[in-house]
Amino acid sequence: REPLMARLKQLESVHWHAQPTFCSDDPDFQAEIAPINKPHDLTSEVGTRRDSLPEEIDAAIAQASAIQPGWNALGGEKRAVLLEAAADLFEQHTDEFLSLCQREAGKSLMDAVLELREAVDFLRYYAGEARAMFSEPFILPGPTGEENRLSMAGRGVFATISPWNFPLAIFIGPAAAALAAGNTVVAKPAEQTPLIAALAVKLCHEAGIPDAVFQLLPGAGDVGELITSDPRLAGVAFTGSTETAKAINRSLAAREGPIATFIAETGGQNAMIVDSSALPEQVTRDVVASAFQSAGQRCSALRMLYLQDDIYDETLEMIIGAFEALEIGDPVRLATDVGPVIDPDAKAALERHIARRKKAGRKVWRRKLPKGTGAGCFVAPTIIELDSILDLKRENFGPVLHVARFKAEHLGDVVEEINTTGYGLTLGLHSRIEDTRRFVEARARVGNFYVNRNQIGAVVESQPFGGEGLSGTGPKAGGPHYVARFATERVVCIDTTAAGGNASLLAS
Ligand code: UN1
Repeated sequence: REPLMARLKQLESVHWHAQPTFCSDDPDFQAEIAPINKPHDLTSEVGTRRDSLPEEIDAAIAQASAIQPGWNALGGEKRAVLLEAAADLFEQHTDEFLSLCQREAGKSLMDAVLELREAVDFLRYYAGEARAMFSEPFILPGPTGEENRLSMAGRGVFATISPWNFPLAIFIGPAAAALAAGNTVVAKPAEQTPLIAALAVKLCHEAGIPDAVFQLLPGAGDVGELITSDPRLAGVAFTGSTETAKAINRSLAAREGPIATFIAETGGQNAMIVDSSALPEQVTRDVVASAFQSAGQRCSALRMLYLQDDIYDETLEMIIGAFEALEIGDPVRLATDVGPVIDPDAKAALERHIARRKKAGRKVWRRKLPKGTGAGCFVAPTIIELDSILDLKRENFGPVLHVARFKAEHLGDVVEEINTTGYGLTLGLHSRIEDTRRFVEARARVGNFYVNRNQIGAVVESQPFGGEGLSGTGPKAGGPHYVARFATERVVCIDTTAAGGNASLLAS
């Protein structure tokens, strides 16, 4: 019962001390989660995390390695059934997940609902992929007398390292893909959001995924470093900063053992271009959603808005009008549009950025924070005027939008500037001119290009998500090529002519 003991030990690291409980009758999981939509003290602790110890990391990877061949041999159909059972359980635990998304991650209720839906979609979509790709081998063409089969299998143990901004969807998405392909998984959730991850793993175990197959290793960066330096890993799927992705890549390259697969989804410096043919009301709606929903804490979020100069003043005025109407406050309130940022460090970094721009004489519009938010990590939504996206040196992960003007004849230069950042995640365009759409689409180096709509909220299967360059390695999450990256391919070639083999003595 080693794996179970190890899991129980890990769960000790997550104690809730909140109000009434939804699931405290479960002896494995003493979770106390406050009901959703009940105001709370913004500074109260949701729980505490105990970091995984080196010997726990070692044991988890050893168990995951030992059980991986069995999990792989189970086949795609059986793994699909287990992932679908987990999806059903996630839905049955909606209340707890929403409450945790609000309290642990500071998400608005709408964002929490979208997050849970995305998590469930990932589980179901990758279950479908497990069935399609890992059940029967693909028969390849060949001459008579020869049978060629291509089959896919798990690579081994995958580590998944996930971010706090999608503490459920992007925690479970890469793990579900790795599991679907026949890998076992050691998962390190973001240090800020271990409780949501603990509930997700617990429900996967309840659904029938064996404990040793999917293991939780809570901790901060040092836990991540220990995990990714382990030579037993077959691969790492990481979502987070570009800087951390590069560090993980170096660590993987420096290890003994096989060459690891590395899948990274990192930052963005996302722009939207609006020309004078766009519909101003639609632009206003989509700019405000793209920049300020989730308090701007999405890697897909809009950071740099380019407005054509003949519509600049009136469009900016409308955007500022809508921005003034945003409800800022406690994420558990139904009316809240913009909640807090994740932690004091995030708040301090954003405030430094805004102060520097003010000092440099840039025009800055800021909302006033409402009463009662002083105690939480709130950053007042802000709009800053700049000349170009190249004035931004780093990703500003929060409710801060930058805006610049451009002349129609310089559209090509704008796209070139955006490409020059080296990031390539999302790009928005508002234009009614088909040629402009084709022009931008042909030149922009981005993973997700959104036209006449907002540029966040990619939907699993319909809008596979992921970038290029400094924004990540691909393939796109929630798309048809994702699970394949977690798998290895084997070709079996059999001579099916009568015993004695080929008529010819020479191999062709
Ligand atoms: C991220 O913020 O890390 O398109 C990814 C979206 C989400 C993905 C965001 N589905 O906004």
